[in-house]
Amino acid sequence: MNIVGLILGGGAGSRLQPLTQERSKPAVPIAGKYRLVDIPISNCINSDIRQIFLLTQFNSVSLHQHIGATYRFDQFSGGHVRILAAEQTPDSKGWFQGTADAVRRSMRYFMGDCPDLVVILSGDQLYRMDLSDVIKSHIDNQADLTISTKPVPRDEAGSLGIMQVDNKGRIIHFAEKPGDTPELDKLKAPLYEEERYLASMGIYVFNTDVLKKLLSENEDSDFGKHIIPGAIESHKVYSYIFDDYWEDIGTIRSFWAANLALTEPLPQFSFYEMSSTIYTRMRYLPPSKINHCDLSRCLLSDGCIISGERIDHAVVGLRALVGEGSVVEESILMGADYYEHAGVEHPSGIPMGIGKNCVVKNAIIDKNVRVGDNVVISPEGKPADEQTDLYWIRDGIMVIPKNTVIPSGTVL
Ligand code: ADQ
Ligand code: ADP
Repeated sequence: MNIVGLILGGGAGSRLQPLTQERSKPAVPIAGKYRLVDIPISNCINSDIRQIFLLTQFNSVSLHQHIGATYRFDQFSGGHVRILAAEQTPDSKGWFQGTADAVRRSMRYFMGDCPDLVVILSGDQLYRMDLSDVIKSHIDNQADLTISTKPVPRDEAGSLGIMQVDNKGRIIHFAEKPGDTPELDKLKAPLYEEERYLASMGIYVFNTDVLKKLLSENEDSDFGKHIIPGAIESHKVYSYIFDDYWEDIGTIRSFWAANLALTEPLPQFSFYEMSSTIYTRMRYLPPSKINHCDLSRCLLSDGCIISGERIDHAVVGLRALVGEGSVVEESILMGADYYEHAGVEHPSGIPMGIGKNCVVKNAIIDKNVRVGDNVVISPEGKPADEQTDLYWIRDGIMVIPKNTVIPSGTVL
């Protein structure tokens, strides 16, 4: 059976701004040394899906480099990861107008692999899933479409697609993001002791002919809003229950929280399971060097040089540099793309990384940021959403955009 995996690599990426200011969403770094897109691609590869397309709004250099350098299949096992970026054609506008529009406009490329099934995945979720289980359930049910579903508590339900199923798992009703409304009360799943709602994970297995038909019948732009509710009336749509760790990482706060959760002694998502590896680009970086620092609950990536006083509850990315006496707490340091050459000074005079005696709290420091000495970076006492030349605050987290230079003595 031929199966194609389509990864929805992101709309405008506005919820992850400013991390998506200079790169496309799939290229956003996660867990110090990976990129967001490594999660769905690895799930596909570990489930034996090797014809993979990544649908994205724009084709950043870093995304190309990352995909090209990481996902090379040998000629015997076959397979590919192709980037399909929104393109202007005589009959279509520039950007993908939504998820269904992205798939519709990419169809002529992925149909070349003659798929029997098309598996559609989101690009901004952290989870590990054997997709062959969903596919088996899809085939056993003789379904036209199968939606992966997670039972969630009420406080999460309102912002997801919520469904009701019959006793065979067939979906009989679907409400896209019903909100915390009386409508939601009626959608409670009856089978669970605690209050649970069956939420769509945005992971779909389609029979190719059904997908083609649904997308050609109208010009609707979104799966959740338009295609799925319509399909339930006319096709056999089933739910496949997945009751394991699954986290949406599409906003600054959820991205920050999911990264920090990885530093717990027994994290709910583990990068240490070698039976289903999460792949990423191999780099020939030296080991991380700790001159001295009190490190706890910390993911430390390759090639760092750390001389700080304390780093607690933090993700420290590739080539990160932390100077003497500095304290980093509850934060993500994304590190740097390169080491500076000795003797070549940046025009600002401020070296790459975090300088001496700085404090960084509840923050995300994007790549190649230069922080002088005695700088304080913290959203404390500030509005939950704010934007200046030096920082953005989103959902109460302070984000320092890529390449920013923060002069010594600055208290943000
Ligand atoms: P959302 O995640 O809110 O809900 P959506 O914004 O459509 O839905 O995004 C789905 C995925 O597609 C994300 O990875 C996003 O980045 C990507 N995407 C969005 N617009 C795109 C575009 N124009 N081009 C390419 N990629 C794009 C969906 C479902 C809900 C379900 C949740 C689970 O609609 O029913 O509960 O996913 O997270
Ligand atoms: P992002 O994480 O923002 O997507 P990129 O992957 O685009 O980052 O950035 C990595 C790039 O930085 C690599 O292509 C690397 O070649 C480049 N790079 C290396 N040295 C330098 C330098 N001295 N100045 C700027 N960029 C550099």
